[in-house]
Amino acid sequence: MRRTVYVLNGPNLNLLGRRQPEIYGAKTLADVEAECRQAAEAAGLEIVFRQSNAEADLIGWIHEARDEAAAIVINPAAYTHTSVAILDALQAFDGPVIEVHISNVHRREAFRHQSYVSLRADAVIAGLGTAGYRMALRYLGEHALPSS
Ligand code: CA2
Repeated sequence: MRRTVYVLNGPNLNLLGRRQPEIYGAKTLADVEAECRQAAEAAGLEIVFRQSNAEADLIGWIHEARDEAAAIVINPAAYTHTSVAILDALQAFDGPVIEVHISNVHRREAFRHQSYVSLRADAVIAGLGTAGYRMALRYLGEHALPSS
């Protein structure tokens, strides 16, 4: 638990690599998971990697992380901009939270500039493509989680 990180992904990210590669790149979510596993191993972290299209699943996993994880990396996808419920769930989590966006949301439509999750996140990574997940894990391993 002390070095377990939940890596949570929101709606439509299961389509990564299959549509809109000009925005989200060519890697699939399975590729991203494999890269996260490599980065976690290098950083001495365990990860639990999950994706759902349902807000309730994401909230349930954030609740589960209260007992099971030391940190959360989350790309809430469209729920970033709409979900007070995900913000409330994250407010009940005690460890570091890093919000990741593959695209630079600030260079896109105005509705993507607002993030409820950022009100809780300790850091936000946007626009680095899928490398943002690896950066988040590396940061947690080096700076935020105690060594075992
Ligand atoms: O840039 C990001 O990571 C986003 O969180 C992605 C969300 C979007 O709603 C956020 O504003 C920014 C969308 C995820 C949908 O991913 C797709 C991937 C391929 C094809 C279609 C959707």
